[in-house]
Amino acid sequence: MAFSVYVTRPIPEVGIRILQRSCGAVDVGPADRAQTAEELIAAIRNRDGVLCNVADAIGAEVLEAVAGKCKVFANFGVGVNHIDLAAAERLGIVVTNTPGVLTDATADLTWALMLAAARRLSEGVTLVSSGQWSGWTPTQLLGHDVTGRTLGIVGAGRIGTAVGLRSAGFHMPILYVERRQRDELDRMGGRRVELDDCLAGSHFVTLHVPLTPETHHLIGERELGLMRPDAILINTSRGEVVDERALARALREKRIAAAGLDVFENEPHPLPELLALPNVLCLPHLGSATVATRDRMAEISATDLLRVLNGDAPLHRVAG
Ligand code: 8YV
Repeated sequence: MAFSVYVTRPIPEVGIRILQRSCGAVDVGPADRAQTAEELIAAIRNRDGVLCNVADAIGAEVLEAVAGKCKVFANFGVGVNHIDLAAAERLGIVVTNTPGVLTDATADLTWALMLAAARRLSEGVTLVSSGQWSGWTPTQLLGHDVTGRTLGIVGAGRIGTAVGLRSAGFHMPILYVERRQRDELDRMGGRRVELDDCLAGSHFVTLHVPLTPETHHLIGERELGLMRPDAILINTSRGEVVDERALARALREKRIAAAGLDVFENEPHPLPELLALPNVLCLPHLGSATVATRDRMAEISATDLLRVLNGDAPLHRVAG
């Protein structure tokens, strides 16, 4: 009951209430910005557990500074590339995450980006809201068809598979890149292929791999060069999976048609060259941003934090 925990940023109230029921102190960090390593260490020192998120860089220096007292970092989200898992393992600090509950929300947002990028929605919105629209014309803002086009899924885990399942109504052939066959996609006629074949054969390429040393800049100059000139790249995974400079060049030179991006290499600062292009639609990392999904993420991360402090096995352990 005397546990002291730190939540690095405000999360939905349901998570805070769960923590307050079992902890003596629950303190919450600032809403408006991520904290530096020094600020985090100062806030976490002498805490039993931390509820963190993708904007917190939890490197070895943070973990080493709080090891001994702090038992758990419960991540509000599924991706844990911002946490040094090897250091957590070495120091015996448990890391948990929230898989599953954000699959549908992220797959839905991926489709929102696919449709919006294909049909040039952001250019259309800008045209109307700027007062520049001079009326309907037969050749205005012509986009790309979605129905019947080939969908390439790079990383057919939970989210990638959910994106593929949603394509049924659009009658899209599916190519997917994954270590193992995915029965759900195979049943729809999906074909497991190598990355290069997926890139060369797809009208839409959507990225759903976790960020690891192997997937850093998985999509660079060479890979973009394999894509069709009418292809659209969608990224709702992690910004670093794509070489943003190479992407900006490919889009500017019209070597691919468009991109829909929810994530960036240096959040919250997308490459200015990308922002300047009309054929890129950028969102502020909204993948899991629905009321119900964020409530579930808060519940699960808070519950797992307490499970570790109470000596129970967490529901979703990724390290420690
Ligand atoms: C989360 C995400 O909102 O879960 C993830 O990995 O990318 C997002 O959907 C974010 O990570 C919050 O920590």
